[in-house]
Amino acid sequence: MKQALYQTFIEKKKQGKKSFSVLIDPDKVNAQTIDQLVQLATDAMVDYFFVGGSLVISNHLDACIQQIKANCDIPVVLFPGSPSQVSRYADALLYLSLISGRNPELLIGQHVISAPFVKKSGLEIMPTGYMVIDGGAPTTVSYISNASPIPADKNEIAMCTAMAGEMLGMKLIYMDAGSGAKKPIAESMIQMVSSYIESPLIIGGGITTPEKAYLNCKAGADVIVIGNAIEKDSSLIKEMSDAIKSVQKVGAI
Ligand code: 1GP
Repeated sequence: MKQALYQTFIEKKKQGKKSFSVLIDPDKVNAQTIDQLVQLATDAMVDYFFVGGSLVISNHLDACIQQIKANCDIPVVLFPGSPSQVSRYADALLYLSLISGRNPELLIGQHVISAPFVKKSGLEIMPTGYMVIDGGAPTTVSYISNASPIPADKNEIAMCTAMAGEMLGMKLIYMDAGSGAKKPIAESMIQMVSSYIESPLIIGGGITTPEKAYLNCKAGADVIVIGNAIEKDSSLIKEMSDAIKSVQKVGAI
């Protein structure tokens, strides 16, 4: 199985380097905004583009990714909300199992159905333990997944879930308060989870300020994912990136 991009996650973690991923929802961009985002992300030394959404209504996933790839070297990682969101033009796929929920369809069911198609895509597959954390109000992901999120103050549940995911073979752990979450994940939870796992830890959902991104990294996040805040104000890309990368300069905790 291909592992080239995953190795960059591992290498960066080893070196205490923090990464920044800009989330692009194909429904919310057009050719012009993609060009603008790509330029800003290149200038800000963004590490990855995650592409996907809980709901993808339009049908231009392939075109969106092709346009990104044609204009920069930033790797594109699919962050699919459903098995239909697979594009061979991407570099890798977060192969998500919703380990915080108890909906068998999202733990293994949809994977079984889509496995031959995913394998045929030739994409690098990154097995990812996906954990939805309560973000203060229902989000699209919490509704669509039909699964309860982990309560925001139950750090031990999050820690045990991440440990179990890692021991089951997940190569990445992604804790997500959901897109546009009112309350992003608390640093205390990030700190506890990161201290019990060795896999790279991805954090996203409701991060709107560079300060929050910085504190998340200090607490142990390895990759910060930001979508909504950048959709509203793309000039934030540079500030967010500087905040995230500043942690690597002084060294991770
Ligand atoms: C959502 O983690 C991502 O799945 C990013 O969330 O859009 O709130 O930044 P935001």
